[in-house]
Amino acid sequence: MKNMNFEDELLKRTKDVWEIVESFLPAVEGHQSTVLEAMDYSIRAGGKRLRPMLMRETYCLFGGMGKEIEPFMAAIEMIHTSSLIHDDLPCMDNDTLRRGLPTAWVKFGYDMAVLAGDGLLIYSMETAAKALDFSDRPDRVARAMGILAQKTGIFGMIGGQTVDVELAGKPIPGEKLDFIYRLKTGALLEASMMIGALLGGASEDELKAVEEMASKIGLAFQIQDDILDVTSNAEVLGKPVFSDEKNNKTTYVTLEGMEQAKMAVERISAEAVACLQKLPGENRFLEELIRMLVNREK
Ligand code: GRG
Repeated sequence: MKNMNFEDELLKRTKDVWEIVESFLPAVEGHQSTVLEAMDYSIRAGGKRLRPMLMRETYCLFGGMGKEIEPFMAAIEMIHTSSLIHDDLPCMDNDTLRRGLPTAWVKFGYDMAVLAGDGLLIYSMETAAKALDFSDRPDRVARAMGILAQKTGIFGMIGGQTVDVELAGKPIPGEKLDFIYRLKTGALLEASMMIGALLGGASEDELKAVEEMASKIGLAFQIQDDILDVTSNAEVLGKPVFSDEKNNKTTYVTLEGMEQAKMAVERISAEAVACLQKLPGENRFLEELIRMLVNREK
C-alpha cells in the first residue's frame, strides 16, 4: 500500500471485489426467474462487501496470486446475503428495510424470500466448487469448502442464530451472548479469512492464528453493530435502527452499557490488529480495514 489514501483504495477495492462477485451470479431467466430475481435483487442491493474483501486480502497476505480465491469470494457474499434475507423475515427480525431498499420479503413475498435465501445458500456451494477449475491444489479447495459449510451451518452462523432467536425477550448471561456473537457473526468472518489463508498457502499454525484474529474481528464487529443500532439512523445504515429493542434482544449495549461497549470494541479490535502483526507478510490495507470495520458508521 504505497502512499495510499485508505478511503480511495477502499472504494477501488470494493468495486473490484464486486465485479468478481457479480461475474459468478446466475442469469435471471427461466421458469424459476422469480426466485432468481429475488436473489439478484438482494445481492445487488449493495453492502460493504467486507467478507469477500477480507478473504482476498488474507489470501494476498499469504502470497496468493491465483484465481481460485474468486469463486469463494462470490460464495461468501452469497451466504452472507442469504442470511440477511432470512434475518429480515417476519418470523425473525421482521424488518422492512435492508441495504437502503425494501427487504426481499417485502418486495417478493414471504415465500419467495425464503426460497431466495435457500437458493443463494446452496448456489454458494455450487459456485465455490468452481475453484477446482482454477487450482492445482484440489485438496485445499475441498478443505476450504468444508470450512465454508461448517462455519455457515449449525456449528457456525445458523447455530448462533438459533440461540439468538430462542433467547429473544429473555435475559442472556454474558458468556451466552459471547457464544451467539462468535457464531452468528464471527463464524462467516472466520470462514472468509481462513479460506483466504488456506488457499494462500498458510501453515496449520497460521490458520489457527487467522481463525483467532477473525473471531476477534467478528466480536468487535457485532458489538459495533449493536452500538450503531442505537446511535445511528436508518438513512446512514440502510436498515432500521432500534431493531434490537423492537425484538427485545439482549445486546452487548443493553448488558454492559454504551461506554463499556465502546471500550470493548476498541480493546478487541486492537487485539485483532496485534494478531495480524504477528503473522508473516505485511498488508497495511488489511490492518486499516480491520480498524475501519470496528470504527465504522454503517
Ligand atoms: C441462510 C439458512 C440460512 C440461515 C440464516 C438468519 C440467519 C440464519 C443468520 C443471521 C446472521 C446475521 C444476519 C448476523 C448479523 C451479522 C451482521 C452484523 C450483519 C451485517 O453485516 P454487514 O454490516 O452488512 O457487513 P452489509 O449490508 O454491509 O453486507
